[in-house]
Amino acid sequence: MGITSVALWVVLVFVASIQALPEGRGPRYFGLPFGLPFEPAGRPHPGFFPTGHSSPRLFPTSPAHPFFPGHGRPPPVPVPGRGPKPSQSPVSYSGAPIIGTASLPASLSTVVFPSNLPTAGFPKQSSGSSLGINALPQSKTNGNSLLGTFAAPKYPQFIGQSSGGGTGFPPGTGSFPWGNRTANGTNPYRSAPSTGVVRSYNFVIARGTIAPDGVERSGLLINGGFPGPTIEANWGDTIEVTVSNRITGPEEGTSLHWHGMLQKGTPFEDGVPGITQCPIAPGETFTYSFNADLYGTTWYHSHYSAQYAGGVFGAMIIHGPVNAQYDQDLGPVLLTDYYHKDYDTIVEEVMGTDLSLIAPSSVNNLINGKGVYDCTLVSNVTCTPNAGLSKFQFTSGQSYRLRLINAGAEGLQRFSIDNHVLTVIAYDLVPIEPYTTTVVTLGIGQRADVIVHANGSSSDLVWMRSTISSYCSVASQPDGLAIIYYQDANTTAATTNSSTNSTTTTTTAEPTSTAWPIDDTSCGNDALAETVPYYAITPPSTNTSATVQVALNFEINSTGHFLWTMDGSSFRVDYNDPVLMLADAGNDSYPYDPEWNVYDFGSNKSFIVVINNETPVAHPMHIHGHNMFVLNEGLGSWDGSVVNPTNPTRRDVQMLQPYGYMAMQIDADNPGVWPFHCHIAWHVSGGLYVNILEHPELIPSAIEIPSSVNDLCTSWGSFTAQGPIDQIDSGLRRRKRRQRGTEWPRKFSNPLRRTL
Ligand SMILES: [Cu+2]
Repeated sequence: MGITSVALWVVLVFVASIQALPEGRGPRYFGLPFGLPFEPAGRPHPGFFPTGHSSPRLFPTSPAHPFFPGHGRPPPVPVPGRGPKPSQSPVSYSGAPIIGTASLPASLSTVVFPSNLPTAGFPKQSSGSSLGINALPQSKTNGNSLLGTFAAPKYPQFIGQSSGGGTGFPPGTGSFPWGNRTANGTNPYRSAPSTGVVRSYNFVIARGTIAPDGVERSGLLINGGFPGPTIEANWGDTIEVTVSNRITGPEEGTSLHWHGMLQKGTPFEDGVPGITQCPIAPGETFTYSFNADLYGTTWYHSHYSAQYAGGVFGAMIIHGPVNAQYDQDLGPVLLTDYYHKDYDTIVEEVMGTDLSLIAPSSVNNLINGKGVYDCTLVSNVTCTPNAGLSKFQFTSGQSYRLRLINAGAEGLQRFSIDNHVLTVIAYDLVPIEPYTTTVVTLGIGQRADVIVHANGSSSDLVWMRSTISSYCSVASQPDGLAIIYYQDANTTAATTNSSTNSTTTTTTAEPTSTAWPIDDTSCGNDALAETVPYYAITPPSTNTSATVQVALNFEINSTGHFLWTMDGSSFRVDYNDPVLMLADAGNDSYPYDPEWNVYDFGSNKSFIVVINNETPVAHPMHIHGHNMFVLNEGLGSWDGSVVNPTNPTRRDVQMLQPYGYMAMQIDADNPGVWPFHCHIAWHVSGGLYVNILEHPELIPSAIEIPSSVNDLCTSWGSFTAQGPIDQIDSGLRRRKRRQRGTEWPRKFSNPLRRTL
């Protein structure tokens, strides 16, 4: 690699963030994703939102933003519709640190926690055009990805299923790869199968040109596609993914996290840089290998900075027992808020001292990586109207499984299909007692498996919609659309290229169906009482000493940076010194860096973490290495009661409501270091993150870190040592496995927070 690119990297990633923050409590955005979910009202968007723009809306206009009634916020200013934002000058702060909303001056409150008003109407095109048209070929919009096209694969109930039996319940049983395990008869955490089958994938991550919504840009692509390839396996298989980091111009590290996988015995495959591994350095290759230990719908994504918001993500389907019948599995439906700016540009703004930039607004909402954009809103870029929406096909009378995944950066999604009721059969990787709804709510990182019955007539065209919550998120164009064609619907017109058919004035390629009403007055998930795991588990008993309360708050520090804090401490990571590797060497005290936010739960068999959200912002909280029991959640504080105490909701992401709480319990069956963090990309690098250290006494003997993982730190160390960051890297150490207990004394730096 060239010196120039290294220098650029250093300037971008290390020097700017660290040297600007002399007090040592500043943001360090080479950590994990970070940001704020509320856009400053009136933040200028040069070239994006010219004043006076409006366009017909396919979606009902949301009521005026209620701005968290009942939470001590000022009363809302009625807003009759969605209009352009007024311009706003940069806002900075200097003075004594500000901690929490109570001490936040009103002049700053509206900047850092502004109301959210979408500014761009859905880009319905002018007459003679249609949203059913794909004006760009798939190769131009999404590269090698087939998602969103009629050529996208359908899925069997499991790999290797014999043909002829349809793709739903096979007529016979007893021949499943997972044996006779069932969704309601098998504890997946205790009795996962092992098939001995290895599913191998090769991923090459590199930059490439895409135009997912018609706006041409450089994206981070896996194997030349956006979104990345879908990983498919059977429950009990081993998944092996060889990842080659070929990101250049500039170079970046990377790492992939397999969201929701338990990684029992393999915490070093969890893909979190600075925690479970060093980043994969530019030019390097690393092979992940882990068990498909749960089944259902999940996704993988880069855990390096906010890199996944640049395109490094994809779906994962792990076939297993089913808890409801359906005819066909249509595979992943990825819901992603979308930004035209590069993720690192956004992170720089989020981490800067101009407080008017710390809550970036998404500019579009994509379904399976596709959308359309009103090209009159942009200039100096190549933009094609009607680039193409995702398309699905239904046959009347059939039932379909859709695997909904919120793989976005910030937006809370409300998914629906006009005129069709959805049956939710699983959340995250947990089958639930099926229940019906018209709108599925998914925070960042969450998934829902739904079944939809095609009860329309044979020529119907229907809108599939996903709408970013105006109440809980920041989106200037929140409306995502895709089209469902019934079997006799005219799909030919939909593929007409308008640019070569300019005389066409009418088309039938666009649905006229009406949206279900959306209740957008809460940032929570559907009620816990409604989301009952199909396989019942009663949480183990705990004692009060194994309960930890964590206050989630923010501060504007003395250098004027906005940071999220967990119990007063904003997380910072050291890519060169993964916490798990230290723990594996017998060092679980970390006395020299309390900002790693390590919570040592010792040898407790189970423990409870209560997060108290002292901010007016919702946070999707994600646990690694586990499904958490969600004992309760809501507004205010926890009264100790548990919803469905003999079988509480389990999942790996739960929405934490504004000024609310969530109480979650972990069955400590997985020695390792497990991140517990907000999944909003713009929040994590700013510190909304803790590490849960589980059974540290067992890690050195139970966890054998492969040499290939150690090698990552050697190559990352070489990469980072090539530039000026050498001077800050006093902690750069060789990655040889340390002898237990020989290098660091075992002591606790912050007994109040870190020990029980
Ligand atoms: Cu958050």
